[in-house]
Amino acid sequence: MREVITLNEFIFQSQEEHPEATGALSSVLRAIELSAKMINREVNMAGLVDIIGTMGVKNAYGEEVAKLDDFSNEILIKSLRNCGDCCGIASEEEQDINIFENELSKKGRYVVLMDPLDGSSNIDVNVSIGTIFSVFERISPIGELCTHEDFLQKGRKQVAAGYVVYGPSAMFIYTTGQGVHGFTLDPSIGEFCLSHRNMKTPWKGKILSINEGNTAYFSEGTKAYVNWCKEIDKESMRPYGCRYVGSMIADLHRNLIKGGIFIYPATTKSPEGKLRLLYECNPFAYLVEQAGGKATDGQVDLLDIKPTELHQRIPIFIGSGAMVEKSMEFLEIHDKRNVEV
Ligand code: AHM
Ligand code: MG
Repeated sequence: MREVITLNEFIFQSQEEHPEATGALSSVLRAIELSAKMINREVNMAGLVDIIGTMGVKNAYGEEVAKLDDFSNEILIKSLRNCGDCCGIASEEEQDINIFENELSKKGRYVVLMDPLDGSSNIDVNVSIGTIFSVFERISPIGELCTHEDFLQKGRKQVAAGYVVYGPSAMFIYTTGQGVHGFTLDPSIGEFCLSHRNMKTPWKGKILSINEGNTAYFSEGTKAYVNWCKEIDKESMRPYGCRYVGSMIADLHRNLIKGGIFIYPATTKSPEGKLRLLYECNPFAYLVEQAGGKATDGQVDLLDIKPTELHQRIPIFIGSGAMVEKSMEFLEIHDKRNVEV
């Protein structure tokens, strides 16, 4: 029989390889894992809402499930507050940081930034959605309340990042800087089991993921790159296939495994792009870099950008290294943008 390694066992084994580790980061990861299982349970029920509603099993049920993003946010906050090693969180769902004021949490070494349920416009149509998270060691003194500065660190300082896909199977993928590892939920035992050890993304891919409906708003550089992707050239495997789910999690998960580029560029409508640096782009940048790929805003590595505000948006070009580098060449030639790093 094949040996099964659960996420908990894997986290514990990885911790043992670092004698200096106190187990605090493991406890934060386990709190996220627990939340993910509970969110997955609710996501699985979401499709049954109408049936359950009309059967009158529970009147309020439809309402609860319709607010899955709120539910996911609450669940994560509660688990992280209870774990005692996290001193505060920032969430795409919250205006400001949520400082944990209880005595135990004040001693926590870590802050967590998260998008509790990304791709929420896809809930209604039974398409994969997910949770994205990013963990930093606090800068503020342990024992005091955490501050905004703890959350506004460069992505390069992340100590862990990951995402959970709620898809045909639920998967938990994370890195602590020692490669990217993927775990698939076995519902029969309620555990995430190691299924993808040390994931690597192909340096060259042939999938282009971009919302091409926005072409009229793209810069000349982005338009030129997208057109180049559609030209015929056997050597560089062009034309690339277009795949765009509209759930960053699903698009990036597929591209991570198969190779490809995901772009959400600056547009004339949203000059800073759409996606959030802290909750969506930084964690994926860390994961993709760990898997051997690249992530930039079109000019510089995303992980080197110093955030200025919590809900900052940023353009993103992420995925197979060769593809990201090529896209940057087009932006360099056609666009002139200056970003302060
Ligand atoms: P959300 O945080 O409101 O769910 O929005 C983020 C999502 C991403 O998952 C996805 O990549 C993007 O929005 C799709 O945007 P668009 O519909 O503009 O292509
Ligand atoms: Mg989101």
